Amino acid sequence: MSTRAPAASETSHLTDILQGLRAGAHELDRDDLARRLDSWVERLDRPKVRVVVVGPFNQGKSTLVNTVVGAPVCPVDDIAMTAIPTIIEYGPAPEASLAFDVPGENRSTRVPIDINNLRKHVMDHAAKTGSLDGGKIEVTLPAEPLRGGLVLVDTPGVGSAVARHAVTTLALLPSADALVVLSDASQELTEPELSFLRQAATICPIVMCVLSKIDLTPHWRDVEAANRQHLESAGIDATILPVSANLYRTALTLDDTDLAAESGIPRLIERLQRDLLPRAVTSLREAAAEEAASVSNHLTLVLQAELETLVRPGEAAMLVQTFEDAQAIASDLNKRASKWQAALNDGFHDVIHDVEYDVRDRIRSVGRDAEVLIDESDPADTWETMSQWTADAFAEAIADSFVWAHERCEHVATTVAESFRLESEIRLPQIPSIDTSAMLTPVAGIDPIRTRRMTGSQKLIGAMRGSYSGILMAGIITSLAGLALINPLSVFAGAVLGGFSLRQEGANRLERRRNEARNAVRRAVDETIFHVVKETRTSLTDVKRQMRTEFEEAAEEFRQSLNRSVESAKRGAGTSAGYRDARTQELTERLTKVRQLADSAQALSVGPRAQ
Ligand SMILES: Nc1nc2c(ncn2[C@@H]2O[C@H](COP(=O)(O)OP(=O)(O)OP(=O)(O)O)[C@@H](O)[C@H]2O)c(=O)[nH]1
Ligand SMILES: [Mg+2]
Repeated sequence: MSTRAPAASETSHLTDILQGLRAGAHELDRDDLARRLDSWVERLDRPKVRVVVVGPFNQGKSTLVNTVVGAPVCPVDDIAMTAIPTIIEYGPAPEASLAFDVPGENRSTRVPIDINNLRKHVMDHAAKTGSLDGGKIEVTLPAEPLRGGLVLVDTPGVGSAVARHAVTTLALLPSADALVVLSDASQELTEPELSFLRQAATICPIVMCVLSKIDLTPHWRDVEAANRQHLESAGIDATILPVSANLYRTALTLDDTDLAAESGIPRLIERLQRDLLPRAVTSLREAAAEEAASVSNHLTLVLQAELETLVRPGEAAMLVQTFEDAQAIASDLNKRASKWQAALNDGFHDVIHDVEYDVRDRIRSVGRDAEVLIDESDPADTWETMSQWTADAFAEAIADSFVWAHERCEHVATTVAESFRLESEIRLPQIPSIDTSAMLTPVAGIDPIRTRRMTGSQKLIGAMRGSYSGILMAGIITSLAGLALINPLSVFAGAVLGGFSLRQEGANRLERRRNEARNAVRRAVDETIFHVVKETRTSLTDVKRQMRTEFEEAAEEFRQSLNRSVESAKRGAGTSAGYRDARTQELTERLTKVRQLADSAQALSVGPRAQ
């Protein structure tokens, strides 16, 4: 991997350009454009690269995050699991706060907590409110590796044991710049890990696989080779970095640079700092340069309108008319009948319909598989494993639908942007970010089954009941032949009937258990579909609303620019001959400056890209 280090001077040059354009926007009374540039100046000043660390339980995620930041912030434990995400970024002082959803209210809140006791605060909060919904810890640390804008997110383990966690972790990905997936060197990547990696890689652009705890496994190189093969076969584009946090700690204690290099940790930090950060800063600069170009287009439009009428006074009336025609098109842009609005409505109508169908189909198919398993086994033996399997399969189905919905929304955004561009012929702002994570509803638990196998005493009573009627029936018949009621024949008949009724009762109970299990699965299928469909609809409608707002703002900016250009053109047409030269000169200078600023921004954003 090679990158061009983003020189701080280039970023500061870009900031100067944005500020130059901002001054130009002010001169034309365009505070809306000035505000947009302000927010980009701020982002360039403090770039952030969010790296989310994920993986199955107990693989060393929290240890790795602590090792990179050089402080024991995230609780590490063999048994107690990380419960909610911890987000660590650079700050002048070590501070922590706990953010969570307020139960019963549609808002979240944040309270400061002691940075040295994060786990206790989370546990106290869970005990007090009975929930960890929307919970996350936000930490600031004066740690050198974070200074450039690296933000590390430690997450709860994903894996087959608690499917809900996999779903929660996926929800963090739309806002991630890179993903670090941990898997320890004791075994090759498993099927659920590969499935998670496949889903995650679709949403997150950069994925790094970390092979952890290599100090514990002498044959880690074989595991690394096998993992490389698995990733390749699954079509997942990710680098593998073998590391050992323990070796690194020892190396620091012994001040042994060779051992430190062997631990793989310096290489990982270098990857994060020297590759990832510059890459993210480069894309940020590119986006800022796009904004500069967009703003300069708006300013040019207004300046050019006046200039044209000044230098071609004979055609002034025609020029004013041209701008007025364009103004009429711009006014139509925010009407429901406009092409981009139709593309947005149709696009989302299809996405919502298709995703709902997809979710239903996937979850019903899990339900059908579960029923086949129930028919082939005795739920008394298999229910615990089976209900867990079903919950996991539901979670995987929801996650797959989520990934698909995300891709579909991106496609709609591109289609809408294209029709907006064709309709308005202006350069667009960025395509809005898409966050469909609200559709990742945690999977509800599956009911337990109540009908158990017969206990010893139940078997005895059942057998006695059957044999008693057998003895009685045979005894009455044989008594006609002069035998006593209880005789060898009636006892034999009692034993046969007792055994039969015992088997019958066992079979009835097995059928009752299967029925209960089938009903529990069907209820879980219905409830899961109900919740996921509801959340999907809400989440996608929300994405649609955000997208509409962003495009409407772009249309409004365009409308404003055309209003101003009509005014400018009229002003140019009305300028007396005596002032024309001076005004032409002034406008030419301003226009040249705006164009130069946009060209310089463009030149700064173009350069060798990271591989
Ligand atoms: N030998 C060895 N042990 C490690 C290494 N990294 C972590 N561990 C141990 O692995 C155990 C789990 O570490 P954590 O960092 O809590 O793992 P985690 O992935 O955050 O676990 P969850 O939050 O439960 O998912 C702890 O006992 C660590 O001391 C390593 O590089 N080598
Ligand atoms: Mg952890």
